[in-house]
Amino acid sequence: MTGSSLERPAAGMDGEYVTYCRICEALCGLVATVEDGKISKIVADKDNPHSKGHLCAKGPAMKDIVYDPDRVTEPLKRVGKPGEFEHVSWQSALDDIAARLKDIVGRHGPRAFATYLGNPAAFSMAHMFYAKGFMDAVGSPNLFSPAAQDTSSRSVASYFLYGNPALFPIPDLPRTDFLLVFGANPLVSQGSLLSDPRLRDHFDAIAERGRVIIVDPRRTATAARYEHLPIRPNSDVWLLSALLRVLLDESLLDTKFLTEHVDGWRQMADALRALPIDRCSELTGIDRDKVVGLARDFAGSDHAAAYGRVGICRSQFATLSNVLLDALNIVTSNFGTPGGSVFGYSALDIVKLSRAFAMDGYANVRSRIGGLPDVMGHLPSSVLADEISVEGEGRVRALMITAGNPVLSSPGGQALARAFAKLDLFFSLDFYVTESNKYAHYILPATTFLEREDCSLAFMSQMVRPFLQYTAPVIAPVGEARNEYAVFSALARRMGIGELFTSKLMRLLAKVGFKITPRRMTDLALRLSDIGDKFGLRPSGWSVAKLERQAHGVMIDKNIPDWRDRITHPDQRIRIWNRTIAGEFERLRRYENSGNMLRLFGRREVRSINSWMHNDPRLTRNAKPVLMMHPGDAAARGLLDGQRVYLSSKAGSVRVVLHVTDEIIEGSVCYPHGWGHAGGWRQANAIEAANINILASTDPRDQESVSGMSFLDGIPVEVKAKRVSSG
Ligand SMILES: Nc1nc2c(c(=O)[nH]1)N[C@H]1C(S)=C(S)[C@@H](COP(=O)(O)OP(=O)(O)OC[C@H]3O[C@@H](n4cnc5c(=O)[nH]c(N)nc54)[C@H](O)[C@@H]3O)O[C@H]1N2
Ligand SMILES: Nc1nc2c(c(=O)[nH]1)N[C@H]1C(S)=C(S)[C@@H](COP(=O)(O)OP(=O)(O)OC[C@H]3O[C@@H](n4cnc5c(=O)[nH]c(N)nc54)[C@H](O)[C@@H]3O)O[C@H]1N2
Ligand code: SF4
Ligand SMILES: [Mo]
Repeated sequence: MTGSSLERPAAGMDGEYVTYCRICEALCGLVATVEDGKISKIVADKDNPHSKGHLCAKGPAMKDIVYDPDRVTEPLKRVGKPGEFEHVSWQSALDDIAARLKDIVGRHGPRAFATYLGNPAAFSMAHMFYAKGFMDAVGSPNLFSPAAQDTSSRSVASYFLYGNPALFPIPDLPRTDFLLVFGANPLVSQGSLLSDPRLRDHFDAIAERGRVIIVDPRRTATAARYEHLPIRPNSDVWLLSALLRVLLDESLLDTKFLTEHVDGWRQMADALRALPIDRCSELTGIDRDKVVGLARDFAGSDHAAAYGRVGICRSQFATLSNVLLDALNIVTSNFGTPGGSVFGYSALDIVKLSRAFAMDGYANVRSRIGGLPDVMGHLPSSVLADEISVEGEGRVRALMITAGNPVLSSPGGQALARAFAKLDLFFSLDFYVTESNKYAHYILPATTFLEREDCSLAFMSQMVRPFLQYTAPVIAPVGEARNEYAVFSALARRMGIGELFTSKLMRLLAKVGFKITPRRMTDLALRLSDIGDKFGLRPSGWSVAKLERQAHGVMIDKNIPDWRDRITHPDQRIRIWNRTIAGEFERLRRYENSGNMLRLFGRREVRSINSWMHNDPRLTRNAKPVLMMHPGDAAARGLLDGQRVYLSSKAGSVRVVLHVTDEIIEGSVCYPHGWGHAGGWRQANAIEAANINILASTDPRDQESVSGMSFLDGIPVEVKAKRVSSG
């Protein structure tokens, strides 16, 4: 057992390394064994006080990714058709990229350069902040990401209510006894904007002392273990409104809290009263009695918390759904109180940090195409294809993709693939040739998390139980792989655009010659924090060096902070109403259901992570992405289990294998995203599956206009045995 850094071998030396997984937000503790300079085994770290031995199949499988024969471990330059690359030196790749990027920006302005920053970047502070820094140093606002497929609607709701888009309330799981979950499957996803590797233990304990109710169109693993309330996709906004309406009609509100702390409840109440709420049952498929009962039970519980995640974040009323979700907690005195929905403790001041990196805003810039707003500096990727292909001032001519695969994860990926051909410069940081970067001029080999250092600091505010861990790399980079921050810095140096720091303090330090490595950045943030050692002024506090000596990580004993301190509206009041929310209520009031079409929604599976790790036979041996359909819907169409069928929306059509099951609600179909491979990953390419995002619309008018959110769950579709010819 490796107890401290003193016993810890240097990266790549034989021995056992205590580290942690950075694939999903659980951040499970791992122990990796290195033999003959290679990782031979990864197991759970039983001594990690946070995960206590918890693990899923993906953590240990990361070793297969590190040594995957299809992994990109040297810089590649495209020499022929998409996917045809040859090895070049780092020097020549960086020289050429920097010269061409500088030239493009010089001739066409900074907007001509766009970045797509994918999901795995969120697990490395160095990656995320240096990428943002690189964009800022170039001066381009064209930062794209999957935020509009994931978090943007949640962020805008927070911006409206609390003043900052980086503030996400979490359910206080250890103390709640009534947990109402909308559109999340934490037993499989391991939690999102909610970090705790032992979520199942928390949920089990809540179910033991009270209730856990899962609102979901599918009887997921989570729904099956607790109480399941099936709902039609894209209709939660009606259920949430109806729940609030019951509370209003039956005076089950905490009027004292509302008067003291909330602005705009009266207007929201009027809007709720004006909704044709009797449509709720028709649209959600949930009986009125059930809604009334649920509202009364939620209000009647002393410690209730409502939590929602991606299943309510990509509907046609995604921002309003998130506002109403929080409203449910707020009006029933379950906001900011133990056992309710709270802001978690964080050593990093999330509000200050988002400000320092100019990521605290909303709608500061708009996409050239469609005029969609940025959220925390991120623009919706649904318009990226047109940003590249539509001529005009500010057209994107150079693109960097780092840790992302938008051809599979964004709406209309096939349009993106076509648009890439128009780019003057396209380079990507990844460890695979993907469906996206196979069109790039250069692919630069990135390190996996086992080849880099990291700290869990940035996840703290979402943690149910505050925890900190720092890890050094387990092995030295394989082949010529390099850490992303080093690549951004090297490009910036060659382009002569200076240091990549948005924060004033860091700029100042850089100016006086202080070399800001990721470790120093983390150390600075930690030592200056309220649990930091303040550079010796508070000897009992933390520094990175001290944290590193606690190899398994440490629980941080902190209570839930006062929620009022987090609110950034000048009067520290919650603003539950504004003109945009009013507009959304009006849009909802006039909502027309689009006929009797089936509604497509997504799912995640334990042995898969978004569009990657599909090249690992260990994980995908039995992978069969299938289209789930209810027996009633199959019978009505004369379709059979196992049959190949055509699934079509107004945006496109794919061929998939049908699976008839009563696991999903009637009137809907379900298929996972991130499949349909055609990259440099041979095992993944061989799996029969489709890219579901071909069915999602890229028309700016089909994105939720408030947050730019893609409409991904509840897409109207039809399923036929034969291909329908268009026209
Ligand atoms: N194994 C695994 N874990 C992952 C990931 C992965 O790909 N694989 N991805 C990671 C990422 S990037 C994220 S963002 C998180 C997401 O974390 P979660 O949000 O917990 O993940 P999902 O499993 O997508 O859960 C969404 C649920 O919403 C349901 N749903 C769909 N439409 C609707 C609707 O209209 N209303 C309601 N009420 N429910 C609906 C779906 O059936 C699904 O069960 O997971 C992370 N963890
Ligand atoms: N229909 C539908 N679409 C969805 C979703 C859905 O539920 N339904 N979910 C959405 C969500 S929540 C998300 S987060 C997105 C994810 O979408 P993206 O972020 O675009 O894509 P990923 O599938 O996470 O692909 C990550 C890529 O980064 C590479 N990679 C992994 N680790 C690293 C690293 O450390 N460094 C570098 N440089 N590269 C790395 C992998 O090889 C892979 O190519 O998909 C979104 N799209
Ligand atoms: S749940 Fe699995 S993927 Fe997520 S951090 Fe833990 S081991 Fe890694
Ligand atoms: Mo995500």
